Amino acid sequence: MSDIKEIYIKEPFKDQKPGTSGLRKSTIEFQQDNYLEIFIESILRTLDFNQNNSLIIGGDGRYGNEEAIIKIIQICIAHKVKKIIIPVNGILSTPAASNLIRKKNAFAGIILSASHNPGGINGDFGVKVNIANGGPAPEKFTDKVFKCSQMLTNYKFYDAKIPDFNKVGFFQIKDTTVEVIDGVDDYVDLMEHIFDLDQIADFLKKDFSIVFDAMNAVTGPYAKRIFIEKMGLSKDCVLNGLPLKDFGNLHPDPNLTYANQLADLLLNKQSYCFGAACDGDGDRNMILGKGCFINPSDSLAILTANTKFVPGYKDGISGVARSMPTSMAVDSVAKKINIPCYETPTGWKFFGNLLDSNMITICGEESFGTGSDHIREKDGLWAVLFWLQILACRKCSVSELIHNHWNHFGRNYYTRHDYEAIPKDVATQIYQNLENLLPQLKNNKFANSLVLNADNFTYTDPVDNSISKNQGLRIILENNSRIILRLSGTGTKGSTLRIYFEKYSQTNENLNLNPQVALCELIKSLDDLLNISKLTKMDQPTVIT
Ligand code: G16
Repeated sequence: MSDIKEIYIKEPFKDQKPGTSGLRKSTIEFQQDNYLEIFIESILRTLDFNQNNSLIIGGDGRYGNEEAIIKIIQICIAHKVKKIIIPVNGILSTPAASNLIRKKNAFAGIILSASHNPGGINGDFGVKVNIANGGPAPEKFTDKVFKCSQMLTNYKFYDAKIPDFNKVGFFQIKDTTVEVIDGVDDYVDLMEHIFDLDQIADFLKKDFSIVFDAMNAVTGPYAKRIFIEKMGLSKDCVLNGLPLKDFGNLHPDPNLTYANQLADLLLNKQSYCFGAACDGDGDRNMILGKGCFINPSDSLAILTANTKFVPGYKDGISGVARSMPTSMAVDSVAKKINIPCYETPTGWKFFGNLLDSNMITICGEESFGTGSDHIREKDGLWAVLFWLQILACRKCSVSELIHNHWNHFGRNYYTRHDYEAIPKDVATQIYQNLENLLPQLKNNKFANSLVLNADNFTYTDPVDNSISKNQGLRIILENNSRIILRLSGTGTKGSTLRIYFEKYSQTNENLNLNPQVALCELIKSLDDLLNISKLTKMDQPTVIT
């Protein structure tokens, strides 16, 4: 009897539509019989792997990670995938996966993660597909996967045990070779090529204390290798460094609300000179200084303005890109150093074409993501090392660096208000109310300024001319202020409404206000217009960044 089995199901799953970053659902939904299998079968039917290249599989170690890897290997064997590369114990950060796809010339990667969403049986699970350039699959690919999943009623798999993958080695099953590698080595090697780790280590050892919070998620082993083994820092510089299936009940989203242990150490107790955290799969980062929080949009601007201090970028950068809701702080830097600056929709996949055609070197998003052409994903630890390299070269504090930056370029006051997991109909109503009001707002006064433009953002990719519509509602004011409203594409419960407020202040203005104060007029005017607090029945947003 054949050990390749075919399983039939009565009806396809109707909800397997990938969002901003792959298919993300509750763990319970993923555990329905055949749910993961049908989605993986759809991916394999869509991918073109009639070549000798490998497939990379790994995940952030959350509940269900190993079981999912075993199932994916079984399906791959049935599809005669020639070679699969997996990390020991299946633990691989998203940036490390992107690097491996590129380095090993793989035809794709399957990354198991729900990113910054909580894990565990009551948390979330996710599947992301990255293509041969190492980046998230573009919409035209995920649309095909979705279409396929809507019709699929069967899948095939290898119905026998898969050997353990808890140590480096190889195993061969039928036509498929599975290579188990150290998931940290190649990534650390890449970081050593970009940064001068010795210079950073010397600086840190001279009384510049740091703490890194891995939030019990995937970056623990990477951070320990870099900071403790390579740089020789003390063991306690890495907090929550062991990847746990439920992230020790932490919500691994590196912001001031969920990384509150770190925020307390830096902002209240002021126990360290520098603090940073990464999310579940290691692509997001938060940067803190003593008594000082760095807004991710400012972080992108700082990195862009200081590339000359990093060996990997010493020859200059070709351009920069930010997602539309990200503040325009980086635009001012690009203008001053005379490089192009592109505005893309939310989602890292939109940077792919720009990076592949060398139109940009650095890119970033307000959602705590920054990265460069070294891979095709945002990269949390890369951003941390970039900051440390700048500080090591400029020999200053985080607070001095950001204040000097504002004094030179002006400050884009910025805040994001998240209303998480609110009823879908409430979120849709607020969104539609604003959408309907946009034509009336244009060319009229709002928050004491003239509205220059009010629209729903449409993006035309400058490389392949593909058009992406409905990428967020925006109100653009004459006084260099903006309000953006969009619905999150990564939440799994109800709907999450994100509202972004921005106002530019020139170097001769007061640059030391609390952003909530600097932006209060915009915040209040929008609430008056849309009745957000009344409709959501919330006095304040769930998360304020
Ligand atoms: C994903 C994408 C990011 C994007 C974010 C937006 O992040 O990779 O490029 O900025 O979603 O999230 P939302 O739609 O909730 O605002 P991640 O870290 O979840 O992969």
